[in-house]
Amino acid sequence: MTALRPSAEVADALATGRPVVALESTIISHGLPRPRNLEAAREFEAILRDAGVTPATIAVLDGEARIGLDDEGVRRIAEEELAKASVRDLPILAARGGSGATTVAATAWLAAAAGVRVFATGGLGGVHRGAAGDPAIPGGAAQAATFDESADLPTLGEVPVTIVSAGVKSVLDIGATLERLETLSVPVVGWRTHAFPAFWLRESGFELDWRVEGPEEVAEIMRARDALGSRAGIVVANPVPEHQAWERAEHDRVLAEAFAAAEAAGVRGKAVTPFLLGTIVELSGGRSLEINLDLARNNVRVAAEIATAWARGA
Ligand code: PSU
Ligand code: MN
Repeated sequence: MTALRPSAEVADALATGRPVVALESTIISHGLPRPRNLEAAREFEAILRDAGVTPATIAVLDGEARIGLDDEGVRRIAEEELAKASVRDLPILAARGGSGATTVAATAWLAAAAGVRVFATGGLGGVHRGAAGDPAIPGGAAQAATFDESADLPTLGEVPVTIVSAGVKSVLDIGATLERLETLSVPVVGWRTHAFPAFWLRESGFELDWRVEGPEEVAEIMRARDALGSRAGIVVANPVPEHQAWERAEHDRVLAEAFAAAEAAGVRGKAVTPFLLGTIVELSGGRSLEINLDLARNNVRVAAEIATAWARGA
């Protein structure tokens, strides 16, 4: 990699101790349909600017790890057919001058390398159903032969980034994901709740040991982590606001149908998640997409507060 390339705006904010929040590009490239994805990319940045925070949308473009994109860069991640890039893809894209939309793992890794400590996303990747060896859980059979765990988890064990997410999608094995975060020594705190959220739902049925009431508390935990010499990230689990969450019965019905469709179509391995997500948007008549956007905006707002508290004390 030639180098990290922070935008002038991000470099200036970091040099003068002003708040910066990292945003991922995979959610724009692969997680949201066009043209809503371009609107969303611009809107997430606007929410940060309105809060006095510098946005650092991260992607690899023409071999350069860009930390903060200009208008053209944002347009490219929304409209070009970019490869989904995780941490392991970074050296290859860099060496070949290639381009890629960065996952949570790759975004967190590059953010940390550039000195950006707070990151907002929609949902974290995790352990896929069946990967933990339980083909009995719905959707488990399709994945039982593979061990599919997102690089988001081990990467968060190694990079000092605080990530705000609405938990993990209920298409994953949430219990196994939380166990892995424990093994990897990644602190998980609930934002004004003890209930770990399940993306479209405010509660997954899993309880967290720790909750925080506001941004200052998170910034204190980040400073304590640094003082202790820990290098792990922190997950701030932020449930979608009550009035925006999916009705549980409708959620359960749509997911059951989507899992059945995946089994019937014989979808396997890494094709399972994109298949499920597309089917869920379709079967919900677009409702799941609106909630996805609402929870992501909500995470961006909370990340702005945390980055501001962090910059105040740094
Ligand atoms: N969760 C979402 N939308 C997404 C993703 C996760 O709600 O688009 C993306 C993120 O970029 C995450 C990646 O890092 O999927 C995880 O993919 P994998 O399981 O292949 O590591
Ligand atoms: Mn995977």
